[in-house]
Amino acid sequence: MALRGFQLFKGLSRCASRNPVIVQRLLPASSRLYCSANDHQYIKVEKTGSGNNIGLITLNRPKALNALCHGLMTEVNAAVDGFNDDAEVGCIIITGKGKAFAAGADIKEMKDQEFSNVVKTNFLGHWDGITKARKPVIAAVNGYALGGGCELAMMCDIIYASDRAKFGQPEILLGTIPGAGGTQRLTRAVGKSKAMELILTGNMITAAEAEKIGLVSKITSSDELMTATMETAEKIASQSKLVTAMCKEAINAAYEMSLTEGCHFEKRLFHATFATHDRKEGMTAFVEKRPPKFTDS
Ligand code: DAK
Repeated sequence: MALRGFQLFKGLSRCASRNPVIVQRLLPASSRLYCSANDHQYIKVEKTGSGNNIGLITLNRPKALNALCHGLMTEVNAAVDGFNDDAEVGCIIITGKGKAFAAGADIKEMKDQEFSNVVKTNFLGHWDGITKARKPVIAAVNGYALGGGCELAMMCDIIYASDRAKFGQPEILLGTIPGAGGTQRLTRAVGKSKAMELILTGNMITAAEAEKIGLVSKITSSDELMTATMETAEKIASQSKLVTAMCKEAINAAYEMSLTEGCHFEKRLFHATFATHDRKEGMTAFVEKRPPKFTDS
């Protein structure tokens, strides 16, 4: 068995350079990603935080303002999958290297595509990986978040921004419309009038305005962005991961359900926390005036 495992590992290592994403999926969660952070072509993937409990994904195509090409999004999906399966990780952060979070999908990759081909290949159909993360994801937006970059940030659960960040959905200026949820998520986040104004003009807004209209939950100076984001990520990661996932599921249900259905779903999940050790531990620790020790069970 051990020899077969070793041969499998050797085989995987040989083809890792040819297809790192498939290899990531085949390896057990414990050996994914972190030793191979440099295998990624378009992103950097690290575990950080006090207990290696934060998964950090840095979009790493600064010369192209982190334009979200096919390969980059494939790597992001694999990294999110890896962190989802990693029991140590309690929160994921996505940020961008350089002066952009991401300036959108790669226009150079899209320019010559034809209708028949985009339909046949379900072009960009793999963009929703982040929405499938069971763990909370924070976008730390350090600069431009435009088009698909703004949509990527909106797929995350919390958006923090530096005071240099700029948000916008400029697709109309390219003769197309948002395609990764911009018309839907922006409208839900900021209301119809602001979403219409932004999407129909293609105008960019500053971080301050994005905070004012409820797109962003915190602004910091660019020097402090990662510290503030890490602080929140640490706090989230220190809770019960089991109960955090239930919380996230309940909040996301608010987008999909009527108020009555949503409140019913929430109540059932609340009841379900009574089947966990962590709910018992949390309440017992409160009564005993000590910090809780969650075991994610
Ligand atoms: N794609 C490809 N390259 C890009 C890019 C992009 N989105 N944005 C910037 N770049 C490249 C530039 O071409 C330039 O490359 P070189 O010329 O040096 O080779 C380099 O990055 C630096 O850019 P600039 O020279 O333009 O830099 P500036 O500081 O002058 O301007 C800017 C910064 C952000 C204002 C400007 O670069 C800009 O307007 N960029 C385009 C922004 C944009 O239009 N984004 C929307 C793209 S459409 C879907 C999923 C996603 C999508 C659709 C469907 N499905 C799931 C179905 C998404 C669509 C989009 O995002």
